[in-house]
Parts: sequence; C-alpha cells; structure tokens
Amino acid sequence: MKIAIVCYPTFGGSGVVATELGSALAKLNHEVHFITYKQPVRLDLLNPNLHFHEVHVPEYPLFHYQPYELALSSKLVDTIKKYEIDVLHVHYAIPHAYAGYMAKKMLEEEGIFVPMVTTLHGTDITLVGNHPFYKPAVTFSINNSDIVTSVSQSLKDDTLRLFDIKKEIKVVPNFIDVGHRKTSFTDCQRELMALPEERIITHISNFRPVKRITDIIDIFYNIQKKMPAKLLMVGEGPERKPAEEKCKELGIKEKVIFFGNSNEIDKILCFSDLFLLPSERESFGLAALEAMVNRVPVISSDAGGIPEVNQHGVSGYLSKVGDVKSMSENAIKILEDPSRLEMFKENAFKEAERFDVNEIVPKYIALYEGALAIS
Ligand code: GMT
Repeated sequence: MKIAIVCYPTFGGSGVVATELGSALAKLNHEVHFITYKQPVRLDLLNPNLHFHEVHVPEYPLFHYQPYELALSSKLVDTIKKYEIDVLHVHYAIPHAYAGYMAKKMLEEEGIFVPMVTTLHGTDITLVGNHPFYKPAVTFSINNSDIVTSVSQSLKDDTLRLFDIKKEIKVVPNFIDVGHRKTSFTDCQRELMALPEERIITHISNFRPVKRITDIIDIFYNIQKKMPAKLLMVGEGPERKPAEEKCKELGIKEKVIFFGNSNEIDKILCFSDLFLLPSERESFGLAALEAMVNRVPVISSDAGGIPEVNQHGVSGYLSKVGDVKSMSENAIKILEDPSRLEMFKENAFKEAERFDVNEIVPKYIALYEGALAIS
C-alpha cells in the first residue's frame, strides 16, 4: 500500500507514534510518505520505503497569520496525485483532519478518491479541540473522516462526551517496539549520572502545565529525604523555568538535572529506577509505556488513559491527580526495597509487551484495507 502520513514533527507523543507507525509500515514493505512542515524528530529516512515531503508556507506580509492548513491541503493534493497514494492517515485532529478533508474534496473533483483515517491523540480533543473556536471544525472533520481511531478507550469516551460524533471510533492503542529493546545493546553508563547508592528518578514530557511539573519536584523532594536520589528531567516547555526555580528554593538543585529535549530516551531510561507521570490529563501516556519497556516502573496519576497502560500494584502505582503524598509514599515503597524494585521492573516490562508493535500495527493495516474496500 502507499500511505501518506500527516503529523506534528516535534517532540510529543502524537508525532512519535506517527513516526514509529510509518517506520513499521515501511519495514513491512509499504510505501510511506510523511507530509509535514519539518522532518519528524524520530524519523530515520534510511529505509527506501520512507519519504518526507516538507510543507512550505510562503511568508506574505498581508497575512497576519500564515495559512498552514491551505499549504498543507495543497501539498497533500500534489503528493497524493504524484505518488498515487492509496490511504491518507492524519494524526491529531487540528488542523490535520480539517486540511485532509479539504484535500480529499479537491481530489474528488478530479475523480480521485482517497480514504482518510484520522487518529485522535488527546489534547486535540480534551484541551484545544474542545475550545468553542475550534469545536465545530473538529466535530466536522471527525464526522467526515472515513475511519476514526483513538489511542485509548478513555479518549474515545471523552470524544463521545465532548463532541456530537456520528462516526464509530475504533480504539487502537499506542505501541512500542519491544523486540528492539530486547536485542539492542545499550551501554547504560549509569555511573555518569549518579553514585551507585543513588536511585535515579526520571520524567520526560513537553513540560506543559497539564504535566503538573511542580508535583514531580514535590514527589522527588519527599523521596530524597528518605534515600540518596537524583531526578532527571527530560524535555522542554513552559514549566521548565518555574521547576528550576523551585528546585533552587527547596535546596535540591544539585540533585536535579534538566536535560532539555533528547533523542536518547532509551539510554536515559536504561539507567532509571522510577518514572514519574502525575499528569492532569493524559489520553494514553506514551512516555510511561516507553519507561515500562525499558523496565522502569511508573508512579502516575490515574488521569485519562493512564490506567489502561500502568497497572496499579503491578507495573507501578496510580493515585488521584494532585495527591503528591500518595505518589511519594508509593515511590518510596518501590525504591526502598531492592527485591520489590526488581519485581516492579520485570512487571513493567511484561505489561509493556501488551503494546508490542507486532500486535498493534496490523490493526492499522486492517483499517487501511477496510477503508480501501469501501472506496
Ligand atoms: O502529552 C502531550 O502534551 C503531547 C501530546 C501530543 O499531541 O503529542 O500527547 C498526546 O498524544 C500522545 C500519543 O498518543 C499520548 O500518549 C499523550 O497521552 C497525549 N497527551 C495528552 O493527552 C495530554
């Protein structure tokens, strides 16, 4: 099949999932074309089945806002025609499903029908998309997609609750390449990060308010009072500065390392003992799954789809959003007992296996085939 994928190319779960999906499809000999404004951060173009087409938005002084959707839909029309694309898969409703729909309609004028699969990722539904400014366009784009998927049951429920949806939503969870983690050699170099007796606690995100970054600092503050520990903070975003300030105020600056964005997630997780994800909202929690596949137990909130990934008392623990006390106690409980920590590490990996790429990618392929059959 020839598949066009539209996604956000930056650090962030939806772009990562779209990139991993495209790469997995290319390995299965499908021809995959990424169409976005920058090469996706995790896209390795070494496979001849993978292609990237950049969307340029010419700067024009008359426009206060440059029209990205227009440029994207035109680029989609051109690419779909040029490469005879069979299926269009857009990740994140805003503005991708909207631009995809426009492209579809333009192509129909020329007698070309391309089915569009829309995958909902979370904030396109629970935060941005639900804003009255966007809601009619998001509702329309979802209802006019040929196939709609969501990355968790929780996100499906939220979408049906918040929007007037007439389309069936199929749940296709996010996934991870478990085999790659089993076989690839990683030199952890733990000693560069911490002393042997120190526990390493990690958080990875885009540091948006929804991630509750200050809760992470508070939880770590409680942990380091009980045992030697380091906190690794990976990512960039608006909450980074306030978090750095808070570490200074609490006198734990020396124990917290802010890395910024990184492409070395597996290496960082390889020497981590615990992952913190106290988010206020989280449709799935891909970062938690990435931790789990690297044998890192997860202390998280019970927001959104996280309970579908992190199993309470098995791969980690879940607490109510904002319950720093319970999250701290659970973290200490896992970290203070080496045999319990070992058990949670093994469990985390076993739970991650439920989301193996080989289980999930065939579900997308079946949906593409279904979409093609109705076209
Ligand atoms: O979490 C973010 O802020 C990034 C966001 C995105 O759009 O990339 O992540 C969303 O999609 C991910 C991939 O499906 C999910 O794992 C995240 O849980 C989801 N984030 C939220 O719902 C807040």
